[in-house]
Amino acid sequence: ASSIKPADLESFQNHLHSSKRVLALCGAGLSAASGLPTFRGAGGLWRSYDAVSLATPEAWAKDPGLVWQFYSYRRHMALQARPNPAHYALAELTRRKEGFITLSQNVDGLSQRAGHPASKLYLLHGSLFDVKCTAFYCNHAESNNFTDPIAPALAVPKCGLFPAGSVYQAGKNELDISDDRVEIPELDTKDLPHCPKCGNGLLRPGVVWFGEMLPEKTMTKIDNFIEESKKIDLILVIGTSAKVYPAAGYIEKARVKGARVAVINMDQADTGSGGLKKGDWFFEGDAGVLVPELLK
Ligand code: BJW
Repeated sequence: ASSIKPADLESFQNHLHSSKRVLALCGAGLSAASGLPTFRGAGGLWRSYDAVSLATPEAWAKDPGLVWQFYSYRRHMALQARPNPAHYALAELTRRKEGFITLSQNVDGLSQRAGHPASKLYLLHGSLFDVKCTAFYCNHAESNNFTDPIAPALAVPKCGLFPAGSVYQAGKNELDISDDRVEIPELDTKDLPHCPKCGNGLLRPGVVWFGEMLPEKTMTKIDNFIEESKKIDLILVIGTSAKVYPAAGYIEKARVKGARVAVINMDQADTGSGGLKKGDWFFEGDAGVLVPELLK
């Protein structure tokens, strides 16, 4: 049975159906139902590392081998995962509603695989399947590089999802290198992926780390969408802790343009820095279940 109160569902859907300009801001909770871990809270640890601390230029400078192992693992898991009903429902709404765009902080490629039209999907934090050369004299960048493993030394051992709370049993064929009881080798720079263009530079994942700029063209297009809207009617805030900027700032930008806010999250505390206002909605639960029901 649905956890959504019928009156809330009705008022939300009435507003959605009459809305002309709508944004969705998505985070890791959108892909939780596909089995991919979030960053913060339970599941935010990769081995003994806080996942957020590995998504930094400092971690890369200190140990690119470890950072590549983290990203190679996530590339592998994202390729194994499948889009869930929420990814499909957003893709479908995009086709139905002209003035609807999705801003995703996710790098897992699941929205694209659910058929979300690319022209209306703005990737704020890049993609696990983009790579770029780090040599200052080289500008090589690739998109949609799905090679797994991207270098032989980065092969992820036969692995499956290792559910939180389950007990790791050595010898079972389910090895998960996100568990620090599973040994991983220390890698040398020469084992890591190198640039096919200059032949020399180290490749890095094409994602946005803390302290780095978000893709400029993407931000300009989003700003244009917001600025050219006389009014934004609605912003859907799906499965994000809304703590990372400038992504989280789009909630306020939409509000300034008149938007009502609908938060879909497992955790009542995650309503963005400004909290909820009169006329907003909070739908508590799994985005994979709630989003398709709400967007019908
Ligand atoms: C479910 C669920 C289910 C679970 N169903 N829900 C203004 C103020 C203060 C600081 C700053 C500021 N502006 C900029 C900054 C600095 C910084 C920042 O924001 N810091 C904050 C932490 C305070 N921002 C930056 O550095 C950004 N760059 C920038 O601003 O450049 C300009 C600049 C440069 C230099 C100096 C100054 C300015 C870049 C940010 C890049 C973030 N990168 C990462 C890694 C991407 C690559 C990768 O994936 O590895 O992006 S970090 C990580 O956080 C990742 C995520 O996209 C992002 C957001 O996380 P998300 O998606 O919200 O996940 P969680 O885990 O936090 O939340 C999951 C949610 O789902 C929870 O709410 C759960 O309850 C919920 N959930 N299961 C529904 N089934």
